[in-house]
Amino acid sequence: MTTPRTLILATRNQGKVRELRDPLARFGFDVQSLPEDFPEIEENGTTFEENALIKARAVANALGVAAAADDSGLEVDALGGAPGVYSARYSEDWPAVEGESKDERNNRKLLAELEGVPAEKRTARFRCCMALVIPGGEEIVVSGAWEGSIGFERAGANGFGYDPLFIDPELELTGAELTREAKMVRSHRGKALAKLLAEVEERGL
Ligand code: ITT
Repeated sequence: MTTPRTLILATRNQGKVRELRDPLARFGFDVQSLPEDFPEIEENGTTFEENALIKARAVANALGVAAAADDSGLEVDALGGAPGVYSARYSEDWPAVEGESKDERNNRKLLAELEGVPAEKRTARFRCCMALVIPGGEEIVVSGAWEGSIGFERAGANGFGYDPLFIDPELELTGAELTREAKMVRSHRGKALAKLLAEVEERGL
């Protein structure tokens, strides 16, 4: 690729931006953030795929620039697959503790819901669906998963969201104990991104 092509990251989640920006830039994209004043996008899909497409289409069509979106979440087997597509909003129904971030409240609820569940029944996976939409043109949708389990206490300070509770079974470390680069090698997002870039290359976009 010789000329960098502009690509807007259709997300307000800075954790996702930190993980995606550098690899996309290294691939040759001129990566731009979602403009501050872009209106809230209603994520009314019932699957990661639908929501990723809703976000990427909304931004690409409104701004006339290629857009990539990531819809992701955590599926916990002992909770019947919850919080799933509702991962970002999981603890909205819980009273907020002063000074606590949304991610911290989500993790507090997750630990409470899993109280008494033994280690072998705490299996879980992160899923990520990524969509790239070129205005009036092609659409690519790919996905990736990261199998693991939910710990009994938080560990690590890197990453975002549920990372401090999500244990990689081979490394025996949480997502928050991995460097950004090491997480991308293992993660749902890293796998989805690799597929997306392979598809971009294959289609010559
Ligand atoms: P955008 O829609 O603006 O992209 P969002 O945070 O609302 O931001 P999602 O609807 O895709 O994004 O929700 C994903 C949630 O799942 C996110 O808020 C995290 O709590 C969790 N999540 C996704 N990927 C994660 C990861 O790599 N590590 C930890 N938690 C993750």
